[in-house]
Amino acid sequence: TAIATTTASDALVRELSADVLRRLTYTVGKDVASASPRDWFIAASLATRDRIVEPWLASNKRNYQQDRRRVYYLSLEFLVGRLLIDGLTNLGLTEAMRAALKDLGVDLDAMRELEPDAALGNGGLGRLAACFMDSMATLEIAAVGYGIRYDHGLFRQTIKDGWQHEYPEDWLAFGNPWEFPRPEIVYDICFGGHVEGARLADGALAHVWRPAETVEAVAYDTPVVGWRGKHVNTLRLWSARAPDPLRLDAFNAGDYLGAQADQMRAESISKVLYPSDSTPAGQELRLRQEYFFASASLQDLIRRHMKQTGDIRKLASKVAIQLNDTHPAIGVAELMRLLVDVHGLEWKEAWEITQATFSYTNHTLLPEALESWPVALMERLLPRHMQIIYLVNALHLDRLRDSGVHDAGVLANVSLIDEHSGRHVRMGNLAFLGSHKINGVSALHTQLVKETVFRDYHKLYPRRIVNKTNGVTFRRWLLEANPPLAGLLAQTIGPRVFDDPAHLSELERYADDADFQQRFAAAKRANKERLARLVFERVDAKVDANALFDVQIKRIHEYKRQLLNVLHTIALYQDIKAQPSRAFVPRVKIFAGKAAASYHQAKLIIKLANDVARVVNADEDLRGLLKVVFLPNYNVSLAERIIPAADLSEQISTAGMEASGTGNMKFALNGALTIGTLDGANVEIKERVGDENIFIFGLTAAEVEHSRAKGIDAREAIEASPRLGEALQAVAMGVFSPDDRNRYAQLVDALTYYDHFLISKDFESYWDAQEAVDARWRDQKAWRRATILNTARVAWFSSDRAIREYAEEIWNTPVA
Ligand code: DL6
Repeated sequence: TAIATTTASDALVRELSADVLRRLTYTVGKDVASASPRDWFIAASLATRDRIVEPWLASNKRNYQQDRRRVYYLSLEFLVGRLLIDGLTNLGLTEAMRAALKDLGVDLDAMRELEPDAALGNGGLGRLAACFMDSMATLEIAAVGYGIRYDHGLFRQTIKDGWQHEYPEDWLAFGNPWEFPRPEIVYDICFGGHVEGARLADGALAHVWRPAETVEAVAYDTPVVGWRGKHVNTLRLWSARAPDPLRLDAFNAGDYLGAQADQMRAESISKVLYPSDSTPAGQELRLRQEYFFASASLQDLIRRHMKQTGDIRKLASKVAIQLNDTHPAIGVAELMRLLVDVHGLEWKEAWEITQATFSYTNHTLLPEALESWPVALMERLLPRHMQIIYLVNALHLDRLRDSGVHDAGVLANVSLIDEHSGRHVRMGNLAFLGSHKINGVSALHTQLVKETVFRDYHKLYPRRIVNKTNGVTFRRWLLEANPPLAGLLAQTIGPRVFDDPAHLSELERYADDADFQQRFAAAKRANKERLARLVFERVDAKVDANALFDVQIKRIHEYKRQLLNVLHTIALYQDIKAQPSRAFVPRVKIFAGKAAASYHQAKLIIKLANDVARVVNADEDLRGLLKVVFLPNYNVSLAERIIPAADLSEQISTAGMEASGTGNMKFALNGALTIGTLDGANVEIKERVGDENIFIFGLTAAEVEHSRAKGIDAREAIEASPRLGEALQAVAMGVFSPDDRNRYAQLVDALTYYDHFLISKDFESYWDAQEAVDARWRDQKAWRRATILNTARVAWFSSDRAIREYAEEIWNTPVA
């Protein structure tokens, strides 16, 4: 379907063919006869990139001439995914390129599968950063995303005998056609050593940091093209290297490894995404990563600012820096160091500039994810920054005392130093104090941020915390991922819906239209058949596209409660077996997701899902009414295949624990109905799609808090739910693990006695909601109506809306 693409005129097709051939010949160095599919992919990507370069240079020039406030998005993660189709879509060239490649005997759809995912992120936070880059370019905001160019992104997951195994992912193995190395853009990043006092000419005392180690940060730029190719921003990722490639004296003395030790130590900084921080060495590496990219980015943006204005005092009026979670929060101390020690500003003025420049997004309330660094580590690795942090803290606490705050508890909570269980620097507090605005990522999450992690701060600074509910880019998650639905939308309400998703609401009037319903369902059906083929290829399971596709894809985490879904699966399995003549709604339960390598419980949940799948899929009593699949190696491109094919979207976290979710938005946009708790952005999705078009169940966040305060004992809930009791018993007795009947004993115990995530308590209500799902499914007209209304009513969850809000309320920068 040709949607909103430039008409593929013969001339354009010929031009593109010639461009691809030229790239194949002169850059790849192959001819048509010898080119491999990957050579064609590189040539087509470079030909596409060539079309981005001119608008990119023009955007840079415009940014410079207009001298607008620039936005710098600092994120340790950018979960970008593939770029070929994305670039073509935004340029409106997909159909022309398809035709051009066809003339060359190459299939674009086969080619797109060859591109490795740029998996430079773990999950939600990293994918949000990628959606935001897309929207900033679309809204013509002068923005740069700064991060790390990891050699190895998120690990590759394989499932062997049901267990997760992790392997290094190697996205750069065949080169990266999208990036421009900038070997001339290099910054020194220093670590360790000590700080000396020095008298300046005017008698003032200056601090001179004498570091023990220097690493270099080298820039690699990837253009980020906005919708219709009007504006192009830059994603600048830093790679680490040692100043000297090798110690020649050691090499010549025969110490080959020692000669390269400095290089290896330096390169380890950009080697892997999220090194395990369960050891002191891992913690140090993580802190080195954070400082490395924060410092390089700040040095770079200050250089640009000085080139443009020549006046460091104007920094805050020309620069907005968004901290994506606390990972870049050390940047607050680094900016103070640069302003005071390098640019010679007075402390007070430097602090005002810092606060006016930074803002910070909180993405989680989970205590284990709230970063804090041992003071001893900070003092050793970043001695000058530790001094700055102490001074920021002392001045802040003094100011509070002066203004009459004497409550020791409050002062201890807002201190930058946590004095309990070893002294730690609280990075969340540093980010809060150094920012003029702090935001949560959904209305509920923001409320909880105010009431929990930053309760005392919120009382002291009641206007600083604001809400910015997340959004997703509809370009990738509808137009690129779901051509059948995008085509139908273009035909029905016109391609302008891709310029402004508000037009989606025009679908409302077709919600009961039999013909439209049928076409909407046909689009879903095509996606389901495609997914069924993929399931067969990847896990050798046959699934029926007539069944309800019930999908839970996301990181595996106890709070996301994949276990609740697995228990429902087991209870359903037992129900179908027990009632051989009842007409059940056929379901395919689809799971995908990675567990952190050191997260034992999450890995056990993956094993259980796979054990259940093995038993269920082999049981002929089920009459094909239930299938379970766990698709390995979940990533952005797999999500692009699964989401458009989903009927039911599982968003079932323990209320109060999922900050927002963005998958929930992608599913609703693609016409899946949500079964979910009142958590994160589910609450706002419900408000928009309407109570009757979403299946809400379970405890509210307040009820969860109350249950926990009371002390959880799940036995009562289990006694009240025979089907839950039976499901648990089956797991405990080894029905799904005949090779190791004890495998899940501890897991069942935990659920029975200390059910922190309230799975047992929510089970019955979840079961009822699933029954309501079945009832709606049986009435296909009503189901289709609800799915159409979901698509029609979620325009607000576009990341363009979210970025517009950031631009207007936090960054104070104009948008197109
Ligand atoms: O805000 C993006 C995304 C939310 O949608 C998820 O609900 C939340 O879990 C996720 N947080 C992270 C981990 N944060 N840290 N640290 O990815 O952010």
